Amino acid sequence: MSLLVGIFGFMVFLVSVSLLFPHAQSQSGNLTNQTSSMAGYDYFNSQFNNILRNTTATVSNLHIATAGGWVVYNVWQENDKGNNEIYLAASDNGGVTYDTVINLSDNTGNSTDPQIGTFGDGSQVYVVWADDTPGNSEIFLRNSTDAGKTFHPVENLSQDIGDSVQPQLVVDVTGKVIISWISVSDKGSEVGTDCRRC
Ligand SMILES: [Ca+2]
Ligand SMILES: [Ca+2]
Repeated sequence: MSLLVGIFGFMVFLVSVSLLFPHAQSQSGNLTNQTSSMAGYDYFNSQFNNILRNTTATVSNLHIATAGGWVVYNVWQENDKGNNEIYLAASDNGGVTYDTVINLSDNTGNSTDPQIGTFGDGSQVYVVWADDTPGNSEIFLRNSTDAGKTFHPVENLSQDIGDSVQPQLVVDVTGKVIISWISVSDKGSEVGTDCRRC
């Protein structure tokens, strides 16, 4: 008899815990689902819905752009190859899944500070960054007209002897792309600008 009372008491305890902490079980379920959808190990056990990149390298300067309701781009710098590179991940279904990550810089210099803009239905995308591969820092641009599937070759926008850094990029409602940056040399500093589709 005392055994039955004990079992009954334990069941009452479990029901009470479930009522007092209704979110405990659902959080655990979400975590299990997210873990199973990851491409690799989640070092931080964070509550991401989707892991775009999973690396022990240093990742920084992440930026995001979207257009047309379903096209999403993520761009960042990463030092996985001994120098910083500029990487891009594109999605055409609102970020549910992403295409294979693309290395936009793929050079031996330090490629940093990416900025991204897109236009229209999102098929046109522009990425700028600072890159010291030529010997001093220059502002590089690459653009795609097929939603990030392929990119045109690098354009060197600055082409000056100063260190050209901190690029900024905006795309207006007509599709005009304006890029500005700072160039620093022993003669002083300049703010440069360029335009595409102008
Ligand atoms: Ca590089
Ligand atoms: Ca320069």
